[in-house]
Amino acid sequence: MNDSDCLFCKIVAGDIPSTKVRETERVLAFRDLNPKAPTHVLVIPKDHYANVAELSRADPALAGEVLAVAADVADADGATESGWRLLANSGANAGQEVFHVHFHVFGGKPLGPMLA
Ligand code: DGP
Repeated sequence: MNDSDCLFCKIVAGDIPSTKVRETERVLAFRDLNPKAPTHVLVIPKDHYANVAELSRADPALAGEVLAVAADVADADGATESGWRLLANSGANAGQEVFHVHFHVFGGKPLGPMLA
């Protein structure tokens, strides 16, 4: 499942370069182009789903795999001890800019209050 107009599908396909930090058969994790923290990684299913609701309803096992990879990424970046944040914007009003579901993994500095 792939959307030819989707930026993250192009990253999955290797048509747009990215700095990959972890990859499984169905999940990819790569560093955000404009990092907001020392650790700022995006974790995505390789198949195209627009948002968390679409992914989790269509394939709950894959949603779980994405979360497990996010935890592995935090671990590998040394963020588990210091604390890390997982964030998924859903919809333009929430700040979603790329409509291929992605989870931001933030860590490596004090993250402050959630909605500040
Ligand atoms: P969101 O606002 O939640 O949809 O986050 C989209 C993120 O995607 C944003 O933090 C910047 C990142 N991003 C946009 N284009 C690219 C790109 O071409 N490569 C990478 N690595 N990240 C990108």
